[in-house]
Amino acid sequence: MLRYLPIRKVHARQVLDSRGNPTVEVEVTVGEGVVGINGYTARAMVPSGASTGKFEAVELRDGDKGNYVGLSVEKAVCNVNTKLADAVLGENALNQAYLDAVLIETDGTENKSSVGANATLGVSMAVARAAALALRIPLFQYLGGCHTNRMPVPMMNILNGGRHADNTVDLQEFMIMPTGAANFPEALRMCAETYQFLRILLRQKNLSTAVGDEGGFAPDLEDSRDVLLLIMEAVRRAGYEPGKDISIAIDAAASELYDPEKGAYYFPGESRMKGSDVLRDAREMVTYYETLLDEFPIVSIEDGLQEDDWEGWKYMTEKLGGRLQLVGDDLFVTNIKRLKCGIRLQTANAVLIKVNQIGTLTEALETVDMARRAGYRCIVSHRSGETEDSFIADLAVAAGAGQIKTGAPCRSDRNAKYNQLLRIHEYLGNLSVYENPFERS
Ligand code: 2PG
Ligand code: MG
Repeated sequence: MLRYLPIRKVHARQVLDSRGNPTVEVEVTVGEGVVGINGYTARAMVPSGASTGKFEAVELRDGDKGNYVGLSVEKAVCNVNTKLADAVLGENALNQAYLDAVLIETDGTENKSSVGANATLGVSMAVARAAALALRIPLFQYLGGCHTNRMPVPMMNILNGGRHADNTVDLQEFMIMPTGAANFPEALRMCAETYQFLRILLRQKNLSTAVGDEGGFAPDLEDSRDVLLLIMEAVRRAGYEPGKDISIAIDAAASELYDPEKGAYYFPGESRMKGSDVLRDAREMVTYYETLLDEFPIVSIEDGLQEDDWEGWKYMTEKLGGRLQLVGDDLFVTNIKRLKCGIRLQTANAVLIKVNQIGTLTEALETVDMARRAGYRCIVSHRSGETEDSFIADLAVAAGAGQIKTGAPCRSDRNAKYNQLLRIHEYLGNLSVYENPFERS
């Protein structure tokens, strides 16, 4: 039995992400004997957010305005090639938890600000992939174990707003969830068809069909209600029943809307379209969501309030938690300490899992574990800046999360994940399970 799989080589380079900004790619070679003879090399690419939570682990950028407008990641690359490589060379690639602990210790800070979470994560993911490759088992099985078979229900962001687009839509993401699909390929088809009908509908209304960072359309619309009416229409035209076949999820990304001076959430697009300032305080935000819930089949709201407002979150959870999924993204930042606090205060009932918010696979999986024990749901998520790396598709299955958020069925950085899920579904065959996460069994 293979017990010791030494890490032979670690090499990072700077590559570009889906927004054209630099990011870290890491290659790890593992194996007995001389590299290149009995070695296995795998690579991983690190994603990057735009509406980042202020409690996220640090993404190290060089800040030199003359180099990729300050966004180059040469320091992080160098940290992988020197400090992190030195720390893990010769160590056992099959011991992911130990290796991640070594990465954390080498960094030595609370938020990975020394070497960068983009450096640690690249190594963490590439090691896991190399280990799976050497063992000749799929990545999702390596990470999740031999019983792993639950496919995630996609949350597809088909209409982009907020920081992800230059339109007047204030809430960041309007997503469709094919909760009524029988299996993953059907789920994907339902979403892709709805997406195409939405395009036709937008054209007919002379609205823009240009897309935002996550591949969803980004037209100028007056408010959330207008967005949701359009999506409902697209779902129906595609031949599906809203609420039965396809439900709605929203990511408000409310931290981006919050104005600390006014102590309220400012809606810039709605204000522009209506010609007067639209501001809502925390309680008004909750009422606003209630109005939307009464009219539309919304099953999930992410970051409905800003990341510091525990009290508001508690209130929102009391009011809405029994009706739908309330997801903490900026609130929890995939961090067990923040999640623990949320569980204690009974805020939210689900957590978004983004590997680069925390910087190692082990820590992300610990968060999944804590959530599960507390009865919180998990959604594995991409970032608005992505790459062709489909790692999170395998991770979503491995974690048994039951939900994945990875953009519209458009642009290869998003479809890379959906296409990988198709492969995993095919690999699992009859064993593949696809369930509506909101249905009690
Ligand atoms: C979010 C994410 C992904 P970003 O807020 O959930 O959709 O956006 O990566 O910009 O933080
Ligand atoms: Mg979010």
